[in-house]
Amino acid sequence: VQDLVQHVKRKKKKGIYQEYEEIRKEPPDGTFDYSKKASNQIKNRYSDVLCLDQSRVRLCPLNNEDDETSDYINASFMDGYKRSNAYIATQGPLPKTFGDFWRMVWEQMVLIIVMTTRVVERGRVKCGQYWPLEAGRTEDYGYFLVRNVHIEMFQDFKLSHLELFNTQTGESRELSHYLYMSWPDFGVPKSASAMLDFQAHVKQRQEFSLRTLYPDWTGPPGGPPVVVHCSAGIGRTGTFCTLDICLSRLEDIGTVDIKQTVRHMRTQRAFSIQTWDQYYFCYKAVIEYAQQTGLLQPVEWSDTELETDSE
Ligand code: PTR
Ligand code: PTR
Repeated sequence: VQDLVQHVKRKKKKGIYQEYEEIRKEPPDGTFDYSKKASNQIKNRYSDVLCLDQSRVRLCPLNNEDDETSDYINASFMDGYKRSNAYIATQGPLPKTFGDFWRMVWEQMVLIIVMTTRVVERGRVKCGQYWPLEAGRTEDYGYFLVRNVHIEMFQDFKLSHLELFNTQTGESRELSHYLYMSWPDFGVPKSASAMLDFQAHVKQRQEFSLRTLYPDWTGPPGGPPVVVHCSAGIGRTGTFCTLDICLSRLEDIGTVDIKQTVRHMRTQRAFSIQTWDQYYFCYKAVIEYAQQTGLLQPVEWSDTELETDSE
């Protein structure tokens, strides 16, 4: 981490900005053929945010529909720290994809959904209301009934305990839905600590849910993927996952590599991390975390000190 601090101090904001620009200039590594199919285009929230064929999540085709189209959802598997498919990064569901979203959650045995956008921001719809908002309510979405069992309120986020009922098989499952409310519409959280607390909560919840709900789990260590989404599923989602990966590595071996983490992530979910301040935020948050946990001595850390041009 000390190296990371040196790296930031040496490069200053401008250098980090350039580092991000380099990453951003690299063309996506792969094709987007499925996202571009005429029948699938209507399932993309943004026509310019498509998912790479190689890492896309395939839905099990429905028998009453054409396979080519019924397996598509704008969602990508992403690796975590020492774990493949730790996350599914996806767009905020559209009313016409609510059923697909819940099918994916069911098929992938998802325990945790993390939502880092609000449904409406600055008067614009960023995501559909794809889960029942109030405790006690049940809504149906395609083949699934979703019931909001109860809601826990925290300062920056809201945790809804949901029950997902599969009308085809008659089985039901529990899962957790996290809504992070204080990520500003544009840019990044002001302080990293609220985000770090949130991250820790989600991580513990995944471990707890795996232990209690799937005690005989024999799948990949760490359990099923955590679904993470914002509006497009690249900016805030990429930031959240980058931090999560970097913190796990920091705890494990004491080092971090934000640049490589983002570059690798972009091979699975193209365009991950949308703005340079989201990228810079990852640096700041990792350093804040290292200080909080005593891995790093408190350092002189003023934003103004970093304003001056490097070189
Ligand atoms: N590409 C967008 C633009 O041209 O404005 C950039 C953008 C970034 C748009 C973020 C909206 C954003 O908001 P949010 O992250 O809240 O969805
Ligand atoms: N076409 C959209 C735009 O340029 O505004 C795409 C977009 C929207 C990209 C939101 C990123 C966005 O942010 P996030 O991934 O954080 O929801």
